[in-house]
Amino acid sequence: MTQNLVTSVPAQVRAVSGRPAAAATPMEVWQGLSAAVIDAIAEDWYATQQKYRAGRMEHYFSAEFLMGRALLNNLTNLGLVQEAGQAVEAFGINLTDVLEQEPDAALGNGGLGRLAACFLDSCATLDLPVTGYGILYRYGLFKQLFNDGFQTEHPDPWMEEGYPFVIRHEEDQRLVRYQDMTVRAVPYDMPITGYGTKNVGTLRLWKAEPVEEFDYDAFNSQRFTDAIVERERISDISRVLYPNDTTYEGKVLRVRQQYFFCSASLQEIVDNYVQVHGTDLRGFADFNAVQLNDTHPVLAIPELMRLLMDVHHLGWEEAWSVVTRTFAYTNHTVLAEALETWEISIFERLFPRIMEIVREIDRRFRAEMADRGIEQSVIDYMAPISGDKVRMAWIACYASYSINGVAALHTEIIKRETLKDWHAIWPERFNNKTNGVTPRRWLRQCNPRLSALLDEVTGSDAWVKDLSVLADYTDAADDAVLDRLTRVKQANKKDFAAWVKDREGIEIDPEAIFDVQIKRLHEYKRQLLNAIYILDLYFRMKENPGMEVPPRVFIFGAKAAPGYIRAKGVIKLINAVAELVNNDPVVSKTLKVVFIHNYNVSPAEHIIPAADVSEQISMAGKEASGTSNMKFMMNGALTLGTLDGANVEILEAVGHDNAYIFGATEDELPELRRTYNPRTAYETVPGLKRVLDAFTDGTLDDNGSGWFADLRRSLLEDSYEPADVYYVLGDFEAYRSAKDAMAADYADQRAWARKAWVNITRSGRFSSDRTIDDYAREVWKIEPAPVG
Ligand code: Z16
Repeated sequence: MTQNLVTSVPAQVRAVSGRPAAAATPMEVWQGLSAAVIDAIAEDWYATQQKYRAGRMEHYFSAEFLMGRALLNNLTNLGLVQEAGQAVEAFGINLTDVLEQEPDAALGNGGLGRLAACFLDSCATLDLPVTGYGILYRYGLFKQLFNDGFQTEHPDPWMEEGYPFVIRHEEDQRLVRYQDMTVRAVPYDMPITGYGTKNVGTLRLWKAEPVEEFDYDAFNSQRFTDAIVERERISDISRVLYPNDTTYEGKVLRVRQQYFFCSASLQEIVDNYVQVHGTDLRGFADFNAVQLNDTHPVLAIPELMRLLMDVHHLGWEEAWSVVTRTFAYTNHTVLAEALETWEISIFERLFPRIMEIVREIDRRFRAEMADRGIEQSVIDYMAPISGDKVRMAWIACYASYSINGVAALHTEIIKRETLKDWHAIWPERFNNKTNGVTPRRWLRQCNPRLSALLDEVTGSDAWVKDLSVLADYTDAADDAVLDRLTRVKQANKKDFAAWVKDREGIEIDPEAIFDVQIKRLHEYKRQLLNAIYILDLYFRMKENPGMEVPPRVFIFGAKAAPGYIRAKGVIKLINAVAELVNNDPVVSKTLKVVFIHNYNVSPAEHIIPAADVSEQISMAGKEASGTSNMKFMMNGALTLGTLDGANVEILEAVGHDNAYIFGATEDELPELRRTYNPRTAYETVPGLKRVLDAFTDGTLDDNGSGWFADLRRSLLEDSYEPADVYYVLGDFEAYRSAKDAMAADYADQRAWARKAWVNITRSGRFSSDRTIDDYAREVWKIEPAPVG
């Protein structure tokens, strides 16, 4: 039925460019090839949607989906990479150049948004009836540039030149009503192909538009400009992704966004239920479940109450019974500053009916707790409303049948601390779902050399759909395989060095150890600890010119939230360290520091296959899971990490011989902190004083911003916070020893490759297929629904 790409692509390229395929620009070829992919999957996509809507479905609600690029991912999943290559080469352009035209769909901040994207890939691959719902932001996460080493932020109008992978469905539009405006929500669907299946899942992203195309009255009057302004106010709702990762900001536009996509999505889900199952909404939860990706979509809870009661005339108890069998909540952080609370006054102004429902939830909650004999102070703490605030996480815990953390340690911490009062009352709601990443994008697609080796060693590509099969081959690596693995890594490092030269203008040695820390910039993630190590190593080398140091490249990628000044200070500091090290005529022969600007999904696809060392060095207890740790592991980088998040489970999978673990543990920290004095570390740990003094003695230049002095103070002086809350100086010595030892071990290439091989073959547990299978069985209660 589907045409061959070799014939369909030129036609599509002509249609988008208006000229012969051979005369089209690479951008037009990307457009045309992408359109040909949509053409190839259209029938299966429609069939999948029809099949799913008839049965039990899961709806994944998320304010963020960090999709990255789509074309190569779809070609990989459909097994069309070769054919696409032939198709475009026929008119004289190579596929790599075409693929590089594509902008990243960066509709997410970091791990949480990328997790949602990996989940959709797994759901499609496993034929599971799951749809993603979110917002079609016109501007994705800001583009990052460096100016004198300072981060600057720039808009990312990612689909302005046309984006073939979302299809507008005008016919499915819904109205979302606020007290002060009514907004048209128009869905744009992105197909989610799976690997080796006909099923094509859907990500539905809503765009806000004015209800009236033209308000003639307003336009043809003295109110003309006001009418234009009003239209813009509505389009504002889906205009921009808020660039904060773990800190919450009480912006009215943000809560409008949250209600916008929750309301539109639920209206559609309820309408579908009525069409397929009839008007008795009491059975809704038998066919629908909604996963809340953090608290961002928690307004869906009162919104579903509203739809059930006000539109479908259920009573409170009936509606509440449906709601409490529908929603499941995932917590992604224990950081207090992430817990969303909204002022009652905002809710009253935007949606008084929703506020009324929240008040009733609060009233009934308090009554129920009093009945259970819970102490008043505890009730006041747990209640959905306290003071002038609505607490979104508490609503989620009260209304959800499932509450999960994202790694074993994280789930234990939320049960013991963050959500302990809920756990005391409803222990059965709590469960762990350790995160995972898709082996399609993060291995098959980004690391073709390693993929070929795995195909060969295992005799097939079955590992792509079942990563756990690799465990059978841990002991199958003879020296020949290990040497092949070493050559694969070397070739990837060469490619990466060329990419870095081109992108950042820095020359790096492919023989050096590539030591990588890529993640959002946050104090708890401790990029500063890494920077301190590099500076200390620099000073050690200056002091001792004969010192044997294996060549190293320290690679960073990180965006800081625009308002997070201290994080921006760390970026500037790392860039200043890079300046110092890279321009030292002696040290730069051995060490290089590279800060990759505008870190995103597609740079990650270049970086990870080339990495030797995976830096996962957060203060224990703070990183809920981490997911780059899993991507590195799959690609044969060794973890240098603390016992935090999913690192704990990575260590369990590979054993102490195959990972470098250091630092204070989560259970030790409270006691350690009691007596901890960072000043003592500064004065007594060899090298630390020299490094911290370099922040301010003129060695490093912060261009008069005062930011380096602030960083130094944050480590040494109690001002508004106690000094060094993230225990950077406390863990420094342990980090230095582990990292030095690791670098020394690298010299034995065979032994290193064996460790890498163990990491790759034991990474099965960290496939998002395993995570999704767990959600599907234990939380969502859905079954695969293959279309044929
Ligand atoms: C985010 O990316 C995460 C947590 C959060 O509260 C907000 C955002 Cl935007 C991250 C966690 O920090 C990380 O540990 C985890 O792996 C990831 O979410 C996915 O669960």
